[in-house]
Amino acid sequence: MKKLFAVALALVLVLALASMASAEVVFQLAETHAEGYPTTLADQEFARLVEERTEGRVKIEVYSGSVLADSENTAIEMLQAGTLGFTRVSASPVASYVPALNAIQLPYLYKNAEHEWAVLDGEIGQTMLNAIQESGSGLIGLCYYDSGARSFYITKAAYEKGNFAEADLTGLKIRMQNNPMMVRMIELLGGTGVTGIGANEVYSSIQTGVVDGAENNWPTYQNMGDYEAAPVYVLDYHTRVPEILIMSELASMMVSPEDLEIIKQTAKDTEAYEKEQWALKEQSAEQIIRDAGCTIVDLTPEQLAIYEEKMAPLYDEFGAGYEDIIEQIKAVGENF
Ligand code: GTR
Repeated sequence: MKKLFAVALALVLVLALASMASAEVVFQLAETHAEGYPTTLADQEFARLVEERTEGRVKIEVYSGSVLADSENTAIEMLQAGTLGFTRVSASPVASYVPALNAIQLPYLYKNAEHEWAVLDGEIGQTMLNAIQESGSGLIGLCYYDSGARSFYITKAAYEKGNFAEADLTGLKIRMQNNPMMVRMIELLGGTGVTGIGANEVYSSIQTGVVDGAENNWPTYQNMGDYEAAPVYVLDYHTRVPEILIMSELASMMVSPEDLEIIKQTAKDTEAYEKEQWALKEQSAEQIIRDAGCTIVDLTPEQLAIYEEKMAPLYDEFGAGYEDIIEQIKAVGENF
């Protein structure tokens, strides 16, 4: 009788565990960009593959166009509170919570996209992803997505007011991402950095004169329609800031260690897909902007050197403590 009871109990336990392991968990993923944008497409691919590879145990619903969180900071804080499972954001606002991330987005750090990706796909990139969780931020860094290079865009009046050939933005108010390093960058050029404006609000902020311009890559400049409000694009390519897909550490406790591994691996597997989409979008966005008759200002190597020199103090101010990583990144650049 006793034996029978033990067997029955064991069976109940096994069934309970099995049902726990196969229980379905549904997460939400907050995305800033609209449907069809490269990062949104990659989020959707990530969600599709996670569901497939976990055999339906983990479902991720992607919400584009900032509907879940009006700013990337809000999305990050929702992850920390455990009220949101995932978000795809720029590494720039994440650096407010994990300062080490500034070391991979300093101005003029990479020679080109190949150099950037050799770093991100290599040991340094993984070390920085690990640093996100190790910092106690409550966030898990899953993978990077391409976001090209950022340059300034301003109204015609602002272009006349500043002296962009000499990296002089005196008197100009420029919308920056929520990251103290980016605000300081503008100060070093003589201007004022304005934060607290979500990517989706930049267009109206320029139109109403709250700011004279902003800075971003070709795809965001085009997709948000900002090129219509600020039709002068000065190609100084000051930073290459990767996108990051992050998960809430609290949410990660709702899945089995095996499924968490699947999530991590799947995120990495979608990097290549995003990069393909990125390359296509970068080209089409540039074409649309040029066709619209915007003024595209190319800078000479000498002029670019002025930007680099003026922004150089950021290495001491925000790179302090990460000298080794910065040196390693530069060393990787010797191959490019
Ligand atoms: C874009 C990035 C967005 C957002 C935006 C911004 O390049 O893809 O996630 O960070 O910049 O400037 O707010």
